[in-house]
Amino acid sequence: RPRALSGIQPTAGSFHLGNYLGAVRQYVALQDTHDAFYMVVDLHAITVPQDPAELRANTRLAVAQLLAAGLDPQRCTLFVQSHVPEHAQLAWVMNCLTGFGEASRMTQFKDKSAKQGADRTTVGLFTYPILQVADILLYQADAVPVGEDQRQHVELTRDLAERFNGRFGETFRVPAPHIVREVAKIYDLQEPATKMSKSASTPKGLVNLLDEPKATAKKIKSAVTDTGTEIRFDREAKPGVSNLLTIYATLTGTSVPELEARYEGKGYGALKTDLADVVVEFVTPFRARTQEYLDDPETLDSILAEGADKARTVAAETLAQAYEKVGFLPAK
Ligand code: AQP
Repeated sequence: RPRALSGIQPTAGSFHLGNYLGAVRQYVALQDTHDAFYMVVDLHAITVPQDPAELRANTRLAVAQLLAAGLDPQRCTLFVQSHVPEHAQLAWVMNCLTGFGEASRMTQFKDKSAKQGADRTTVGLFTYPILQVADILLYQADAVPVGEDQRQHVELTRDLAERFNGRFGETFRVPAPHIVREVAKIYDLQEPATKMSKSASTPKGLVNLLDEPKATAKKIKSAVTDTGTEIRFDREAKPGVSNLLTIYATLTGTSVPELEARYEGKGYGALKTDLADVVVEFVTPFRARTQEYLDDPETLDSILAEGADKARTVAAETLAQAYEKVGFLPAK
């Protein structure tokens, strides 16, 4: 079976609809076709300041949400990044193979650091794509399920894998991004030209999966739509309506043309009211399942302990090979 690897940050509060549709849904699907490794990336989380107690709680919350979304520890390896020290150990080697200019071209870093200002931007945020390279290469991943915003980081991973292999001999599998075009970028409900994101979105434009369903329904009903009345998918001319159609189609398994036909002659109001129901139907059991996992920390911890064991077995083997190739003297 091919390997898949991905990670998600332990965000305060909850995952948003963009995380779920762009990434987590694909994690769930790939369990059936791939030897899949998924982790909560707490090392990445500390690239911006974190309260220690909150970070711990958010890490559990992220694991509970992944389970609630359908990850099954019998069919995938689910773990917390900091439980596998090999990530940081390989990242150093990868740091030393990356050009400063090359790292400076990462658009996510440019965007985030511009927002934070130079004094508040950490070196960790600058090198986080390189940690991500190590995350992926340690597992010899073939496929990396992510949203469009992460494509450049997977490209960097490919470049560094090839560079390492070229310099030291065949060591790493060169991975490919697994990006589902239709849902690769879910947009802010209020600013449909902007990616839905925990840091950039307007509060009304961001759908957090664990929010009160009533509040979520209200956000959907007050989503910005476009001038005109026709319900038609057109990313350029109708970004708001197109975003709603994408969300609707993906959550219900209906095709966009079917939805266009169903809503022909009806107004935006009808689409938004129905979509609000669809989203509420999705988030209500999702919240309940997440809470069930949170209420059972022993089960959660044993899933993570088993996951870390399985992950370390693979990661340690790859790290040993890489260290040997680089020329580090083996410890006796
Ligand atoms: N709007 C989105 N549409 C599709 N996919 C998305 N992802 C994030 N936003 C969208 C994908 O979700 C996965 C996990 O993301 P992360 O934990 O790395 O968080 P992030 O990318 O930092 O998420 P945000 O909300 O976009 O955070 P900020 O505001 O900090 O940038 C990834 O695969 C990502 O592509």
